[in-house]
Amino acid sequence: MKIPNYVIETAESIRIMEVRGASLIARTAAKVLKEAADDFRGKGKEEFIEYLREVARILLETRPTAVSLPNAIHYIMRGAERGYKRDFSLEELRDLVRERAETFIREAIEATERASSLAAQHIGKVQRIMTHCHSTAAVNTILKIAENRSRIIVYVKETRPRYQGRITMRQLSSYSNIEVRFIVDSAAAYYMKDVDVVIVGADAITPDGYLFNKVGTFMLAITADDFNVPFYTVAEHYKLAVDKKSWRDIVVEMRPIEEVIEPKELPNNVKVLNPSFDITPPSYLTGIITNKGIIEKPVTQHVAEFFSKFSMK
Ligand code: RUB
Repeated sequence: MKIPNYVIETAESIRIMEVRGASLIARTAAKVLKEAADDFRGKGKEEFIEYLREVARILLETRPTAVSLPNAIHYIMRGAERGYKRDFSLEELRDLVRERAETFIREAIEATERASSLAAQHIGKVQRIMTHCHSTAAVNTILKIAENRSRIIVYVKETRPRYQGRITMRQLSSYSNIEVRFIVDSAAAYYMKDVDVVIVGADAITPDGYLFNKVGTFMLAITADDFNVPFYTVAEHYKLAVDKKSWRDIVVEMRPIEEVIEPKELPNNVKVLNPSFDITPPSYLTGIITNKGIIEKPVTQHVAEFFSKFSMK
């Protein structure tokens, strides 16, 4: 069974974060699974399903925290496994994978767009926003809030150690009505008094209402709470960890120490801790805004009912 090189290469791009951000990772994985299905040159459906499982496994092993990645892969693979059990031909299975991957990509884009529209509508005409990292959903929401407004101000945190805040800063700076204030992470509390709302994305939202997002989100939520500033996460429904019970079932990815410091600069007895994400408890969330609706404060009271409406088919 020959796995195409681009599968390995894309998995590596995700691992080293050339491809990053939960929604893009999920769509990229779906696209690669589809291309791999198209390029399968082996014999028969038994070999095909084994090959797909292997491609899925390689993609799933890249980054462990964001659930949109497994939600994408499992959505496609559930269809393929069902078709295989029902004795579909190789060509029918290939079509099924193609169709499911295309559906996932289309729906994920539409879902992010819808979540952002809903968020902009719900948050309303705020003037000063703070955000963290680079999230498609958060940036889209900010752009929608800025639509038809002469001026809004956005505080963008640089987001050490990988500086994804620079992507957000550059993206927002191309809009003449958005004034970007680019700050180091530790300045967030100092500027919180000047902010009307905090908007971030999500890598995973668990059925007990916990938010997994870029490390620093939790500290930002605590700060916002202290200043009575509303704190929202915006996410498409593929970020819902529907097959988990609680936050305890999700692994926080630990990244290489080289992202933080040159190992040769380190004394022998120092250990570097570099979690990629952190976990914000529901009590700090003013709302979880998704394309399927809003989980309002108190999130702990509303989240279970919201999740009960979902199953990823
Ligand atoms: C990115 C990050 C983003 C979410 C949401 O982390 O935490 O806030 O993934 O992004 P990393 P989006 O840079 O480590 O991938 O809304 O684009 O899915």
